[in-house]
Amino acid sequence: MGDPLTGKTAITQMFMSDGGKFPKAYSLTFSIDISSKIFSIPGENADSKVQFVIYDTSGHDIYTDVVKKCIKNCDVLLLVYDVTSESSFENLKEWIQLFSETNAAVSKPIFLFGNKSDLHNRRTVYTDNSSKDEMMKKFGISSAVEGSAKNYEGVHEVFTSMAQYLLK
Ligand SMILES: Nc1nc2c(ncn2[C@@H]2O[C@H](COP(=O)(O)OP(=O)(O)OP(=O)(O)O)[C@@H](O)[C@H]2O)c(=O)[nH]1
Ligand SMILES: [Mg+2]
Repeated sequence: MGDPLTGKTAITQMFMSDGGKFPKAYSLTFSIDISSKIFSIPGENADSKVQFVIYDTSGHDIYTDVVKKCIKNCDVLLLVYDVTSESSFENLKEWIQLFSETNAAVSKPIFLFGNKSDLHNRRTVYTDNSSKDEMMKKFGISSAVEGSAKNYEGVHEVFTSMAQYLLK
């Protein structure tokens, strides 16, 4: 989940294609796109596999009700903001609130991904370690990383963290 244009679909498509397919032209997501992938956890034995069923949700308000219904049985939340958009960072609390209104929020972990780290000159969101720790504590976030769907940086890593959590 996360604001429109933060890169949720780009992250999903790059994960699905192992970094091969970055959608350059923006195409907004209507309600939800579902995709599935069997993922082997790096460094683990061959049996350590997780099947991800990814609900790539729309960031647009008009789909909030349908998104809420669809995510209520999810196991983990990947929350996305855009490091070049302060409002997308500010709005994280709204997304966490929305998530908490679904059944899914009952002890379900939240993984945070600050996307578009390749756009160095346009960055407006800076998180130092102490503000990151404070935010993670306040909102119960399990892991917070930055990366770039475009450069396939951090994407494999954040899915690995989620897979490791799911296999526990
Ligand atoms: N430079 C850069 N652009 C990106 C990155 N990720 C996504 N984009 C661009 O940002 C725009 C929005 O990406 P999407 O993945 O469609 O955004 P979304 O969060 O799925 O948006 P909604 O479906 O409307 O909620 C597209 O033009 C992408 O090409 C990234 O890591 N770096
Ligand atoms: Mg999308």
